[in-house]
Amino acid sequence: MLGFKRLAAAAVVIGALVGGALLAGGEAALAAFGQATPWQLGMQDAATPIMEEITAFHDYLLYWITAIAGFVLILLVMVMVRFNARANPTPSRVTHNTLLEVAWTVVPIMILVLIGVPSFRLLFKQLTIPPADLTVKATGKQWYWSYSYPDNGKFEFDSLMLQDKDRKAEQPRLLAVDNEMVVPVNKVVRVQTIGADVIHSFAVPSFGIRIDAIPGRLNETWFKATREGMYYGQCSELCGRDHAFMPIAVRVVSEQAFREWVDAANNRPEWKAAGADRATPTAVADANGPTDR
Ligand SMILES: [Cu+2]
Repeated sequence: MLGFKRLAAAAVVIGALVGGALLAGGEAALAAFGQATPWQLGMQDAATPIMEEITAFHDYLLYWITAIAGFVLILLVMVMVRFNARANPTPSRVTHNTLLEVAWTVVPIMILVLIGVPSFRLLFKQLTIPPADLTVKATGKQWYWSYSYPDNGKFEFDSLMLQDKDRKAEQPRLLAVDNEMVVPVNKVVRVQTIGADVIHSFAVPSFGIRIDAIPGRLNETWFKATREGMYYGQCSELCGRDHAFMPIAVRVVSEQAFREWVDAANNRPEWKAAGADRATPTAVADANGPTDR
């Protein structure tokens, strides 16, 4: 009895701690956009129409999951209360019920269809790339990303995680980089990914994109950011020692600011040099003609 009381007291304390932390986290979650926050619940805020749909689909699924889990729980409790050996000493010997068996086959099929239709619709929308306003090529390397803008000049640059000593106070730890990928707002950006050494994965949660960067194969996805700001992602395929330290930082700016950035990028000799001789596996993959549409 004493053990039970102690357990109950511990549960109350833990509940209060978790509750307090969640409340505190609620405030923190409002502070930042485009990155994860401590004690965050749910997904990162959507910055693209696709991510808005992903979030809505996630919420829609949550209704189904809650209803199914609740229904099964009610059935289990009913079985335990009404049909235990004491309450029901002589069990019924019924083994089949056609109506019930048809129902418990057809109802789950209908639920799967109700889930499957919007799921495939969203999947096709993610995979069908609309006419793109610009292309960014992201090359995964051990352990950083390189970006080039094939339709905006011949430059290429590396994007490395900032070390703590170089980081400004407002820049998030383990996510901020020295050279961010810059894109214009409200434009369809086609992202091509490739791996220079091993498989990496290019993922930005707020955009609802994640695509593997595979050596010798050009993958592509797209996003259309509808809000200016900084958005962070991480390599999402275990790629070796510093897998956790090759973040993706995307700065979404106005079209005017993007033009200015492109002009500046085209005038940086070290970036141009990197773009001119792409003596990396990227160039080899290009020459071989990737199996691209
Ligand atoms: Cu990686």
